[in-house]
Amino acid sequence: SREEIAPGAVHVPGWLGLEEQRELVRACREWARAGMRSPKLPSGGVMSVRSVCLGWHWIPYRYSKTLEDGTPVTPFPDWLAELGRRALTAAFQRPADDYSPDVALVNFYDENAKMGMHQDKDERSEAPVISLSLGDEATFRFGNPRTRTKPYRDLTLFSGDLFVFGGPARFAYHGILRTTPGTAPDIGMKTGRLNITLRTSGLAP
Ligand code: MD5
Ligand code: FE
Repeated sequence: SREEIAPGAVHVPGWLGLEEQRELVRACREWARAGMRSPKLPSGGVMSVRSVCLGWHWIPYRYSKTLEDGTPVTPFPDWLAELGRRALTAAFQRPADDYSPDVALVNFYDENAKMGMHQDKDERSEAPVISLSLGDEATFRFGNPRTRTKPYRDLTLFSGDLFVFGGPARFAYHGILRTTPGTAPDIGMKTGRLNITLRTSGLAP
């Protein structure tokens, strides 16, 4: 099933099968070997999620090719771009051969992590953002492109769900209010939630 939450915002519950979820958890574990870090905000705050990036390293409010210590960022694999094209096709029900994401942000939420309402504006591209959820359920707040506040809609994102943000939804405010411990299916993670977003940086390699 697919539900258009707003123009350009499509939720596909249970898009990933359990075996695909297990493979993605295994991949995230590999990527995490490079180190998961909590992004630091210029204000001095520290985000409560822990993240690892592929393709480009994201620091609030910019992308770079190296980590803070100069280490090159993990490459973005071709199979993940192909998964992105399949996701876009499922959500928008049209071919997506021209979709070529070059950034993945992997966010890990422990039971206390959340993400405040924000827009994703650090990419120099209007290409859709793809979100894949793994592990514990999350309460996701999908807002509007104008204000951090109402109108918004709260939805539960389950393990295996696909969400695509394109067109007029691409720059909508959104956030994660909470996750619910102990709600993950058996996909090889003990606790917490992983969210993988695929993005197009719009930056020259
Ligand atoms: C998450 N991640 O579950 C969320 C879901 C992030 C982030 O927000 O920036 O890492 S991805 C939700 C998203 C992405 C792009 C646009 C919109 C939502 N949107 O227009 O609502 O870790
Ligand atoms: Fe975001």
